[in-house]
Amino acid sequence: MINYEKLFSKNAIGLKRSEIRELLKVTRIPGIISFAGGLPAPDLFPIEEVKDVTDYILEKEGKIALQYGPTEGDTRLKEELVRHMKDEGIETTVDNILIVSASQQALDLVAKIFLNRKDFVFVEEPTYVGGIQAFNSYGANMVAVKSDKDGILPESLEANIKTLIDKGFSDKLKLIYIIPDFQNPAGITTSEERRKRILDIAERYDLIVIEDTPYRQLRYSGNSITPMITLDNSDRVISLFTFSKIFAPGFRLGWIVGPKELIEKIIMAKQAADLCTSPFTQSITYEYLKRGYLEKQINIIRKDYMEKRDKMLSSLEKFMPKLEGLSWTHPEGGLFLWVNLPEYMDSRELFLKAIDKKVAFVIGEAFHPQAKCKNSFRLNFSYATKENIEEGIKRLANAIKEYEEEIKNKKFGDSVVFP
Ligand code: PMP
Ligand code: G9A
Repeated sequence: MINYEKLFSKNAIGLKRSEIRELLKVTRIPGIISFAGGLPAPDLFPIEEVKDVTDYILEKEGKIALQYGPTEGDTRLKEELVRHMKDEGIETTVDNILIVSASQQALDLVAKIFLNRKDFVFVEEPTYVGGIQAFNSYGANMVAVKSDKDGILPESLEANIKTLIDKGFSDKLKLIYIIPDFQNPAGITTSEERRKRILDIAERYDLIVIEDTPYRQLRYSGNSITPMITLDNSDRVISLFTFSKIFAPGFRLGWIVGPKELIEKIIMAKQAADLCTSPFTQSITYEYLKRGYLEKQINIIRKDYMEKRDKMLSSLEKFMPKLEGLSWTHPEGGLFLWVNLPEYMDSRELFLKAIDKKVAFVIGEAFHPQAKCKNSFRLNFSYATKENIEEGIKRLANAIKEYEEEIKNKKFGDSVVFP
């Protein structure tokens, strides 16, 4: 028998399976209502338009679309994106954009070009599980920085940086990873003031900021906030975008906007990874954008997800027990909200009870590099139907009530500490 472990690289030994990807299996149990994976509503996929555009592309340029393509990406698609970015308040050029196989690849490539083993990445608390996975796969040290409803606390970020510098790690401090708009998992948005202060810290301590913003175009209320890449004036922000949530994740298509020199380095890393992103899906997406379908699609999604967000918030209000310490966020956009449980509860235990009642969510630990956030969990509101959102929250509220009862009985039964 070969001992593979002995042969694995240090990076491979550190690899862990994603909690979310594992949970997606649970959500296939018949009858389950899933608030787990961050999946778009499948009923809204623009299947007819994609059929139409695909036929057209195959007819018109099949011999190019099915061939290998440049690593940089399809220039026509990038020109469309330059226009699209302008609407988001980002002035950029084709040379500042790299097409990638969706933002998970972007995270991997960015990690690859910046991180040596044990380098430090500052992340929000909580943060995106796939970001943790990407940084972890290069052996990074992640520091979860305290965050509130306006994003990470700049004073806490700076205090962490200073501590590490005092300990002699100044040349190992590399990245600040922020999901500024309707964050995954907590649904919060980083305020403009915080964005500026984070950029100021990045500049003073010479760090790169990764602005990962897959949900930016999905705002349902409140006012748009200037992207960090626009606020930056020292060429240190790389912004990650994706078609996954505004079009279709099955296309595995996204783009990076950043300083030319960094884009050039990421291109080299991408050549080793996959040569190029599928020219076929790029051609289809280019034509889809050119025909103005994307704007239409975003409007359809926005309306549906806004209604679903409202349904989830009103159902939480209606069905959740009134417990001290039980609260949830009120996102202005995106796909998720975050529930805090009383401190004596553990969302992993609640998860098992919820699954019994046929409702699923993702436990808070998945979103913390050191698996903290035990008394919290994430709810997705884009995937389930509106009827199922109400029913699912009812089931979840019942699971919490039963869990609370059980803890109370334990307290009085065998003197378990209870606040
Ligand atoms: N970043 C964040 C913050 C995400 O929420 C996601 C998807 N859930 C991704 C990156 C990866 O998405 P994709 O690879 O489909 O673009
Ligand atoms: O891993 C996936 O399938 C994408 C979902 C991401 C998330 O749930 O945050």
